[in-house]
Amino acid sequence: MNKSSVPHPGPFPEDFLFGVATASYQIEGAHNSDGRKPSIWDTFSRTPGKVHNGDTGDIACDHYHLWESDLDLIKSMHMDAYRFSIAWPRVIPDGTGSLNSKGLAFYDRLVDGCLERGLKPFATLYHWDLPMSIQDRGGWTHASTALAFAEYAQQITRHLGDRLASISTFNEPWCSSILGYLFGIHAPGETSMDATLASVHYQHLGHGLAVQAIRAENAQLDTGIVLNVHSVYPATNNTEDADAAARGHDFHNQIFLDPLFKGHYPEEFLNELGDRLPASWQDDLPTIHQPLDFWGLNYYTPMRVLADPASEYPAITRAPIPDNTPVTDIGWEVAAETFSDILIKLYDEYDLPPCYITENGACYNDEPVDGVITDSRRIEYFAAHLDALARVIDNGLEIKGYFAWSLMDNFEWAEGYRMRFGLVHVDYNTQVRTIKDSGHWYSGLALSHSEGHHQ
Ligand code: IFM
Repeated sequence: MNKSSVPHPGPFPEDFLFGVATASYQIEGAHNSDGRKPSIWDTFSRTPGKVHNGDTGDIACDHYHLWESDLDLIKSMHMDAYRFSIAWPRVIPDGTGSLNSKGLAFYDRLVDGCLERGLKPFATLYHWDLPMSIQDRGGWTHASTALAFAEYAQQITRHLGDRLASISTFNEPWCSSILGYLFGIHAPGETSMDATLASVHYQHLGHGLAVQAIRAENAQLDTGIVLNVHSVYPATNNTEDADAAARGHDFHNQIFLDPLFKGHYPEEFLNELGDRLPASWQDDLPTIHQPLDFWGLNYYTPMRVLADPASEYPAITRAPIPDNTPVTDIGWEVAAETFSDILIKLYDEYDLPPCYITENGACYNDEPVDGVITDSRRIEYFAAHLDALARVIDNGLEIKGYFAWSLMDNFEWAEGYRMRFGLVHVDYNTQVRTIKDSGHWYSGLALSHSEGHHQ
């Protein structure tokens, strides 16, 4: 890419934040240090056949030990904010009960380290690492987990809340219920619709109770939730597939958005599966429907579907990606216009609070050549999505910031370490970090914005 062809997406509002995001299990390592006990991902990744190559998060990017130089790196990239998640099993190793002071001290240091470097700390309470002892008591299929989660939220707010820029309850509850309980490809690896519906509902309840607990501790703290909403399209012009796309939106988006932002489940979903929700689910709806200061959108790729009448509701199947469509190395279609489409649709359908794009990014597995990682496809992906975002902001949507996924290559769940999303390359043998071309580009964009070139 020569200098004149370097993309410069925008403009973005003056107070728009640029940041990078990570998650605890994906980067921290130190799986049994200082009192941390196992999470469902420690168990799942040790289960043969669940994670590519048998990879685990035991060491990951060793961020637990390298956090200071990692924060220096983020600062050197001119970021305004750092989004990370807190590992529940590090702070309350048994899920309920005693606090582990050493585990909490890690996040104390991390938050202070952000502030010392002028980085706004955006914390997420749950990015999928449920303490194993809670899983042994029924995990997200039990109401007691929602109560335990609220207790954990309260403790974190009490100890860190005065220094956080924001707190999110959940990251992508779609993944921790649909991938974890229906498709079985994420922890805890179940494949049951009943368990899925219970996990959806009790994560919603956990969210509502946690928001109440956070507000009770610190009413000033910006509180929200992060969702991965799908931009669902029919793969053909047939009516059957158009109906399938509507059902896909219902099942994959609305059963998350409606309870949180409207205080009820969508009607068609209730007609199809309502009798399989946990008993007295109606009583929980007022708790679930809490006013929020913001919501986070994680967006990567569209969902194109076909009707599949033989399968259970929503009776859809993913359509194959047509030849010659650009895809990333993990096989996800690149289609930036679908990013603006979903934002416009959501603000049309819901009365939403301001939004942060809490994740967006691309998997390209370019390796260093003479110490340089030339990942121009990632730059193109970011530039196209940031441009799409700038257009919707220009049209009046209140989007307050953008977090690139991810700061660095990390443990990509069932894909292990083979799929790389980082702006920074990680050599897992040496833990050497090398900023990729995309990292230099994104850092230049943030710098130019902070220098006032936002118009
Ligand atoms: O790595 C994940 C992250 O943990 C949640 N959002 C999607 C990313 C890419 O798959």
